[in-house]
Amino acid sequence: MCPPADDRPLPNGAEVDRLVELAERLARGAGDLVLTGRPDQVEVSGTKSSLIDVVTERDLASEAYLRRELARERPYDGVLGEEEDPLVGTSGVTWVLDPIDGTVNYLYGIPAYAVSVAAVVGTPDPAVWTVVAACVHAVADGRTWTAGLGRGAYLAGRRLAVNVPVPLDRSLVGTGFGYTAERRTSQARVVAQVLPRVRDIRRIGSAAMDLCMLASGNLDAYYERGLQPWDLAAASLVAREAGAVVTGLRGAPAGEEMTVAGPAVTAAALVGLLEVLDADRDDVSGGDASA
Ligand code: LIP
Repeated sequence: MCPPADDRPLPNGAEVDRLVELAERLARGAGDLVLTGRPDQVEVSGTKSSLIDVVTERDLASEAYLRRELARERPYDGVLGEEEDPLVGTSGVTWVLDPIDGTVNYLYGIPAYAVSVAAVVGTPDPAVWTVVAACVHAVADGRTWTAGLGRGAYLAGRRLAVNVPVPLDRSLVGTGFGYTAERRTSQARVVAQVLPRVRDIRRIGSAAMDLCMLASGNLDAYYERGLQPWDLAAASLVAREAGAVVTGLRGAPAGEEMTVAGPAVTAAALVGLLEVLDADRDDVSGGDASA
């Protein structure tokens, strides 16, 4: 836990609890808006990094709701969201928002998409931030994960703990894939080498839900290259507070280059494999893990 970049003290336990309560209230409110406002035929409002990286009207409405509520309740905080420009605050707290994580699932009506709300202290960069409060609300089925720094991770009032580690070849591993053909080609190379070395792969389609399901014991480990700060922020705290290590490769912190998560011994084994495969690089053929 690195000190906030501007050396302001981290919030105390009671302040963390208040931030968690607000994160949950906001995530549930945005989730209601996403669910009740879902038309029979979801329309694509726009695209981003590629034609398959879509934004729907509900993504935009969800983030607008979250920002309105934060402006009212936390007017001096910053905001970093997936769909609108960053807002720099003066309080030292920044809210990191994914209005719908798993947008393609939402577009297709696959019930695995979530609203992710996190409060971070310090520069809102996964390499240096301290996530202090988090909520990931799975909109379709209502599962709602919460976590506060040092306060544990919870689902439906139950304190969460990651699974007891098992060898990698008996681990159920979550992952995901990017939106560009170049990135997907590289990720296909990596997953082809990982798949024979683990129990199985699950591609849920929401990084936030992947990490929360790791915290709940539904996965043994997770890795993905290309996560944005809003994919990662809230769920990384849920996973850590459930006992997971959340890291990058080669000693780097978790972030866009690579995110690996799991119980320490499992995460270490997966990191070792992914480093041999050069899984954090798109421009290589990768090493031979069978050697
Ligand atoms: C999604 C991530 C997921 C990844 C998808 C997509 P989005 O975020 O949560 O892990 O595999 O490609 O990036 O775009 O639905 O907010």
